[in-house]
Amino acid sequence: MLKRRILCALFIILTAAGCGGAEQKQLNVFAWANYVSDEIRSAFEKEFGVRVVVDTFASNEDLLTKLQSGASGYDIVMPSDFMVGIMVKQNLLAELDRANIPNFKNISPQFLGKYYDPGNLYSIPYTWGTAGIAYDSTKVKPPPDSWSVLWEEGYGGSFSMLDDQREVIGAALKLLGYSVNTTNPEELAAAKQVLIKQKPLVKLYRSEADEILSSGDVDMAHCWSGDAFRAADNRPNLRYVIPKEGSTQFIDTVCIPASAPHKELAEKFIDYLLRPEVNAKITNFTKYGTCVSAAKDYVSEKLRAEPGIYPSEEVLSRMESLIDLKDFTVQYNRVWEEIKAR
Ligand code: N2P
Repeated sequence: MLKRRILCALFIILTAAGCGGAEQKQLNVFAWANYVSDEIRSAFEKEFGVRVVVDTFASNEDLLTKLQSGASGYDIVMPSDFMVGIMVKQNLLAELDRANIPNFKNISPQFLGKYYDPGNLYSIPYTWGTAGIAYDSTKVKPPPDSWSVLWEEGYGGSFSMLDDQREVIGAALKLLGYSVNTTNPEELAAAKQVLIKQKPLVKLYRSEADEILSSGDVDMAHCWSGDAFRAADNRPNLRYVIPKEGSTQFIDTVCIPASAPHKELAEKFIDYLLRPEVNAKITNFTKYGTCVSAAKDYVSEKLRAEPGIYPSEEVLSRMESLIDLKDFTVQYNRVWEEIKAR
């Protein structure tokens, strides 16, 4: 009897180790909200016989804090351009093994060799886009063309700002005619003052603007381009404008943390994302620009023709990429904390 019980227990332990433990791998992804669709997730799961779990973050700083706090368990992370450089310096990212990423060749050269990772040793570009203002054209009239609409008393309580320090301070700096990368203390202080003045008008700070625009919680939002177009699918009166003073432009990337438990699987996932048909599905879902040239053929006509997603050279010439502000970053952190604490 006892022997049978022991045998039985042994059987359970062995099968559990065989099926649930060592064999069944799980890929842990930490991404911006609504960046990895269920379709992509489950197609990868099926093809590779693994489980993919996606958690989300709202800002680059949140992602940085998570990785700095030690082994996060994540295999895939998605920092924006300037944050890649910061993470590389802090040894938080693993070097990619290109041998496991043959589809690297599909990336358009214009998205490679950027200042934040010149050799693309640690990152591949995922999507690109801009920050601007989404608004309901039946409620916000006349159509805004300046950041100043987000300071108009009449819209108090009806709009949101991103929950992202570089973007929010960046919008205020642009309103004042300064660079989003200023390290001039007086310019930063001026931006702080206008953001303090704006705070009573802001309904909420929220990076998932697609969700609160779709639900009708707000009529206007400081948001990223793709999110505006995702929301417009549910709310056709929504429009997206890049203010005339200029704004930020970003490339979001895919990287592997230095502490990733499943690095090879993560490289397979990256390679999968770079297949043109898969990459086009990402663009069709997120509504951000693709960085894979051949994917464009599979991207919906409507998105390809949308100037809010693929802006003209003239509009792009008014954009700035965020850069690492090195030691001056603490000044931005302080301003952000003060604004949020009010
Ligand atoms: C996607 C958010 C895009 C992130 N929902 C902008 N860096």
